[in-house]
Amino acid sequence: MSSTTHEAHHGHDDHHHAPYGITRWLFTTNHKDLGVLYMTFGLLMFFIGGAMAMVIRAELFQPGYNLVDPYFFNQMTTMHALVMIFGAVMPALTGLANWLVPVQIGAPDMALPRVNNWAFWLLPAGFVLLLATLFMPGGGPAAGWTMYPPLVLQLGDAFPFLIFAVHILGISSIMGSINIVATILNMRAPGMTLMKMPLFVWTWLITGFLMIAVMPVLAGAVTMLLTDQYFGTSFFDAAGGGDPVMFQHIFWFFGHPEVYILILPAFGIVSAILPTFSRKPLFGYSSMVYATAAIAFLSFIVWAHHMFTVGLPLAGQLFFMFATMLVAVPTGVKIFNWMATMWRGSMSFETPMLFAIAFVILFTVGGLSGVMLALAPVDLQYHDTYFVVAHFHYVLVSGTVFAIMAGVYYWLPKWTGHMYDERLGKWHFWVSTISVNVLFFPQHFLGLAGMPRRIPDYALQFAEFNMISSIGGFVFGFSQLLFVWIIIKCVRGGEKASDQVWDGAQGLEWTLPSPAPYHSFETPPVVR
Ligand code: HEM
Ligand SMILES: [Cu+2]
Repeated sequence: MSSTTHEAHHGHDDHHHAPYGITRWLFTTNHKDLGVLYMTFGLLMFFIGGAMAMVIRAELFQPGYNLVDPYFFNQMTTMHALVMIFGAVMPALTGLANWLVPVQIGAPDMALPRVNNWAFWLLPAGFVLLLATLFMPGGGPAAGWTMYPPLVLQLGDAFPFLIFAVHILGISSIMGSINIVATILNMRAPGMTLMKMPLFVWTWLITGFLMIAVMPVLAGAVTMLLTDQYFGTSFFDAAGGGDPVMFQHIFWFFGHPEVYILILPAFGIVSAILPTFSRKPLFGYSSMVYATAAIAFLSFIVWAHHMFTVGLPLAGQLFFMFATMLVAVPTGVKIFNWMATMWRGSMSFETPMLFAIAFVILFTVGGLSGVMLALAPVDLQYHDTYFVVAHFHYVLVSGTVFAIMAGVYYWLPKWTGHMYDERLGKWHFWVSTISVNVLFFPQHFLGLAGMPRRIPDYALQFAEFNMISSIGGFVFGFSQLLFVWIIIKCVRGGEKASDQVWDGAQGLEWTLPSPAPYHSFETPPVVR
């Protein structure tokens, strides 16, 4: 990455006082304030979605119906997923983008600040609606986050609210991503060519396009559900000439790219952290950019690997199997580049680095079980078992969530002006990493042995591994309270952070004071 010269902003941080009080947060158009709002909201939802996961793991602690009634159990699995995906991970990543993209490209703010405010405030509205469905006659959505008909059509009063909530969350994501794309394409400082942008900016540019492409597809799919239910259409109803499998095609044309929306920005975060703590530039920068683009392209042509069991024609199964396995190539490029970045670097192991290294290792575990699932003939056995649950949680929890945590530790001193408590950070890391493996690794075995997912009770032979998994889950859940405490402590005070914070850190954000001023780069820095 190129180095920079700038004089403009040092010492002017006191010129513009941030507005204060509740109106600051309600009406703000400031990218840093909105970044903070998004991330705080994501953290809150992480705990709400996490509490639902704990209900599930408590029920599964022992075989038998123990704690909640089966219908409520199904509501928990469904809502847990919706809350984690749309409430925790996407907003946390968007919050990081809000805070970092303008600063990393030397812009004063996002391109569309008022859109930014709206995009954020739609989220709480959408989630109030979504969570309210739990209290409606007939209960909340319980047909899985994939909302397959005809099962989802059996939902009670909550059904139109579920769909309205999905629309609101979708509109929010589309607005947010249009803003990020517009910012990156229009607001770069002089000299900041595309191929000089930090990788986090690149991954978000590509993610932005993915979101703009697929969120409307989801909106279309759920709108068709709505008209099937209330307006006499039969898109997905065989009795009227429709086809429920078509819903799955449309859903997964959204759903597969969606999982890349959750992982690509995580790649960007890790690509920022590994070079810093290895004190070496990122290995293979341009191949990282092309690999990201290749993964994004491939994500559009692999959707039916979720549907090997619906009775696809053989040629279809083969196409989707090979296309899916092709994704391993650019992903492999990335993993090797990360390893080459660390190779013979002078590494040090502060908390962000530990989370980033754990990301590389555990994401690879998730990737490898993904290749196994891509094999059409064996997927017939694994489909809808706990093997799948293990696979995607390795990717989403010890992958994306770990990357987000790495990013929070990495940039926290820049946000607050204080160093976080490194000793507590290490505790958080080790307890999380050990417990996340205790939680999800045994689920591979459960799946291979045939335990189905989305069930509140199971056969006796699955008892031990479920108990181990639940214990891991409770430890993981409670250890996240430590994370919150570390953040609060760091906001309140602590050792003063320098401007560069980490001695290997490169990039425009580290040229700003810590904490960064309310307005940064009013005069664009010059990038060489
Ligand atoms: C942080 C700790 C987490 C725990 C302990 C946890 C636990 C669980 C459990 C027990 C299930 C139910 C599996 C089943 O019965 O089929 C589940 C499902 C799921 N989880 Fe998580 N989860 C966690 C985090 C996440 C995150 C961060 C995401 C996404 C970003 C996520 C996405 C999902 C999805 C998509 C499902 C499938 C729901 C369905 O079958 O419709 N989880 N999780
Ligand atoms: Cu997929």
